[in-house]
Amino acid sequence: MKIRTLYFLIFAAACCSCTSLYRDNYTKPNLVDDRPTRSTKKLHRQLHFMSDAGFAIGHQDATSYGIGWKQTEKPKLMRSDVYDIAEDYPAVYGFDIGGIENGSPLNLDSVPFDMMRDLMIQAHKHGGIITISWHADNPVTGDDSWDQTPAVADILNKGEVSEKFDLWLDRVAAFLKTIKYQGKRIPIIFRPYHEMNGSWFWWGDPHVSTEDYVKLWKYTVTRLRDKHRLHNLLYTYSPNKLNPEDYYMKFYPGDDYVDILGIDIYDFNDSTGYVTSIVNDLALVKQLAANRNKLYAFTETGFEKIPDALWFTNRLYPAIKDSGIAWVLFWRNYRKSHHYMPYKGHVAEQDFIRFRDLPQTLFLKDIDPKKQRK
Ligand code: BMA
Repeated sequence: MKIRTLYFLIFAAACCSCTSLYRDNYTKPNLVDDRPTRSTKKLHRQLHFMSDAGFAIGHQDATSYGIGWKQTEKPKLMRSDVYDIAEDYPAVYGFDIGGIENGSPLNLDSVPFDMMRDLMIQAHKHGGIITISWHADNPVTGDDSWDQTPAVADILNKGEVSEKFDLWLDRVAAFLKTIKYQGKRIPIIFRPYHEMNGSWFWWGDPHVSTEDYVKLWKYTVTRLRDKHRLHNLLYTYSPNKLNPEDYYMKFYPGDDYVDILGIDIYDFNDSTGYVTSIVNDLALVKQLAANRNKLYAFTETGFEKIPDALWFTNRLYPAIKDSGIAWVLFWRNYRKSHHYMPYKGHVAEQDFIRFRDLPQTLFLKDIDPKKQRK
């Protein structure tokens, strides 16, 4: 029996609760929400057992568009560049709700929110896991997330901006409330205000003080969880790659406000440095997560255009193998000059098939105990 099969028997057993033997491996977490929905608890447990077996493969906007195609209406079948190559779908589906705060019908990358909701429901129905980031506009200037005009202090202290931001959070909540399957809210991994140790977003260093970042995070959680009674969210804290002067916990909102520790690291055509960062940063995140009984994940990555034909199996896999991450999310396939997954005919196509067949990569079928291939 393959070790993978063994793990999934353990996973299935734990899910069925038919034996207590393996459940010992799962210590009940203290979630941010002390009244999580049943499916949210289940998702947390699933992520835990997945991270024992390997890591789920995720893709941002996987089913919204790809190279040379764009989803326009509620589709019957999911389409995905990953599927076109691997004959299996990603296990994790990243979406971004930037734009929802303005009441816009489209997100910042032109995905209609109505369609996004359908795609989330469809992915969930097929066993996929949903994660949401939020590239929110700057509430002071109305410009995009990359407008670095300081805004957090104003959100917290300045009447007019505070009121506006409350409305924005209410719009986020209103949208999240509609993401339901069979009458129940779908569990969602929510990852706001990411890469805050970088300087490119208005919520990032040095445009925000540590104290204000933490206040903004707590305020957001409190509004979504307590005012809007959203009990289907797992909150993920996600700094960017740690430069020597960075401290992972600098902006950490606290164990009571974070469910999953994440990190975003990209390969900017420096695969050696990239691998070193992954190995070092993930080891640190692993330690910090273990001390707190928290899960951890590689919340964004990729090598734009993937010019290295063996990148997946040669660079990435050895670096994340046995790391204990629950998932790895590759960024979006927008166009030929900006994509992070291969597509049919791409130079990394064959390598991606080999990547799929490696023991620890979990695609959609692999996380379904009924269909599991490996
Ligand atoms: C960035 C780029 C942008 C995009 C943003 C939010 O990394 O892909 O083009 O608007 O993410 O998805």
